[in-house]
Amino acid sequence: MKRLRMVAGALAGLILAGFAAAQNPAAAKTSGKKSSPTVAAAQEFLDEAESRYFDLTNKAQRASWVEENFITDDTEEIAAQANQELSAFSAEMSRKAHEFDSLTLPTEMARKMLLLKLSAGFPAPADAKEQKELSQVLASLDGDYGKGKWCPSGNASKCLDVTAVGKLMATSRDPEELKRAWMGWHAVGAPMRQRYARMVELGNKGSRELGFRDAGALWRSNYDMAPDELTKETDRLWEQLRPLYESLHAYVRGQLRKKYGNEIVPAHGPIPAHLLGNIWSQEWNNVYSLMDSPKPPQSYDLTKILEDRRTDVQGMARYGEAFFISLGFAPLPKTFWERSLFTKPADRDVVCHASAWDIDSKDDLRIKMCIQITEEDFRVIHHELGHNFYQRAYNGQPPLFQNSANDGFHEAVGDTIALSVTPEYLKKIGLIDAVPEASGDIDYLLQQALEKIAFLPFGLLVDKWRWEVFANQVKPEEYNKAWWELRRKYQGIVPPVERTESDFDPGAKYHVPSNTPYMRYFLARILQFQFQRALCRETGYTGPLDRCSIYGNKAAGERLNKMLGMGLSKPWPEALAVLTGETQMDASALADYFAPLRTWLDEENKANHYPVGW
Ligand code: X8Z
Ligand code: ZN
Repeated sequence: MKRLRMVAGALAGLILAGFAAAQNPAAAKTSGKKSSPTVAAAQEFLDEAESRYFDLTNKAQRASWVEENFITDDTEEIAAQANQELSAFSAEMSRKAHEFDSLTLPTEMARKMLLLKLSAGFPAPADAKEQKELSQVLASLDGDYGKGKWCPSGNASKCLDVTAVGKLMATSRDPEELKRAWMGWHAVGAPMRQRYARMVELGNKGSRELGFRDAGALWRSNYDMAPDELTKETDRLWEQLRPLYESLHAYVRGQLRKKYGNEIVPAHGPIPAHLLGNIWSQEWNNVYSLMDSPKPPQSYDLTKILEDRRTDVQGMARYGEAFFISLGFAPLPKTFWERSLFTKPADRDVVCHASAWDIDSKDDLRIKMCIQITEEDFRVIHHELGHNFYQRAYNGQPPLFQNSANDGFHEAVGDTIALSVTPEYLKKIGLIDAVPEASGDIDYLLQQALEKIAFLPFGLLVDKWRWEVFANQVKPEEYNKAWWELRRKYQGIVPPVERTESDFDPGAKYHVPSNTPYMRYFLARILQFQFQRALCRETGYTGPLDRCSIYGNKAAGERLNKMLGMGLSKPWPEALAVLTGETQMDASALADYFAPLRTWLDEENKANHYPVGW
């Protein structure tokens, strides 16, 4: 994930109104009573705001890095303070930017003013006490998730952190054990409930002070369209893909039923959430081995290959870096290898959820990830490096433009590269000896779909839930109920045991306590296939998209870099057009990629009498 202005913006959301007022008390109090603003004054305001914003962002980045790498009461406090300062400053600048609303500014300045108005990711109210409270609540929620553990049978010497629970849920096929692990991890959320409700109150108050309906409307304002348009846009994209998801759901339910029996998996109803190989049932690739799709003769197990070759954690990252280098990008800086966290330390709590950082907005790029030597983390490492190469590509832009075209773009870049990790590519770099025949495409597409298609409704619903919470359509006393209604409606899954309002299951998902927006991942799933289709076209490739790898193609690299280098300087449709020639987010690239699988799934479901829907 991109930290700058995302977690930093969110975590910090608040602090600086007091700070900015202290710096310039007159400016903070005089709105409504001054002489008409001028373009020159606007320029001066922007220059100052950008430079201060740059400094505060970097300070907050560093504090958050330390906090997430060494979670203690002290580092939480230090991160809270730095983020408070940034957040309050952003809120104040957002307010002040309105003083220039009457001017017609040159395009670039106008865009900066707009971005400044949106820069407070999760703004605190102007009241200094409330700012402090919000920043502390945010830091403590983030820390709680990082410290989260499941201690089976209450045995404190045998506790499992999120990585260990994830591994168990990926590999165990014992439904009782899976249920215990699922419940064990989900207990991490419960203590967060009150603080989460308070966080919502404060963030909404801050958002309203800046003229937004609520914090959700602020989040949805970051897409160069009206907030309600974004809601419609995501619903439109989902409707394009829903039939494919339902077909996959039907097939997987039928196969799980075969494995676990009718008692555990119903014929028609939703799938129990603990059986899908993932703590949150968000991606189902870990139950691939339970699917009896036709395996081609030369099929391979990348996890096993990586293990057999004794690939180490840095070796995993080297594969990702080498791909970018093959496209013409410069190698990662030496400091990346020295300063990143690649392994879970044995002696302290860290936030293991993978993230990519640009500490100084120059070249201090890092990742923080508790890497496992698996096929899944091979993909995640490409995802993270996508963030780092994006960060580097736009670091020549002015501070306010140092971000992706929209947040879905940031999440899509590394995944686009990972789509090029095809069997042909693996053979080229010597990881496999033979490429499975084209007849194995269905099997390959099924593996991909268990990751990409299975994720779509989850990617959509996390923020559907938050938007409803922020809009006060869902009140604290129905947080969990609303969560499970959405999980059932969109994903067709149910919890393995009854849940109540003493649980807080959204809190067991990193992005909720860390207050990181999630719709970006839904958008990224769509965008990465658009990016991939365009880049493959650039290389002259005309075959099936799942077999296309852009590895080594400098023309594709150049085209990609051209878009990345634009950062946030232009509305996202312009950036999209630079890479793809298209100006709309469009699910057709994804649908085309999976078209052969769609036909196959529909036939299988029919032949096996697997009903569709729940
Ligand atoms: O959080 C992430 C990345 C870091 S930005 C590892 N992802 C989402 C998740 O894990 O829930 C990538 C896919 C969705
Ligand atoms: Zn990411």
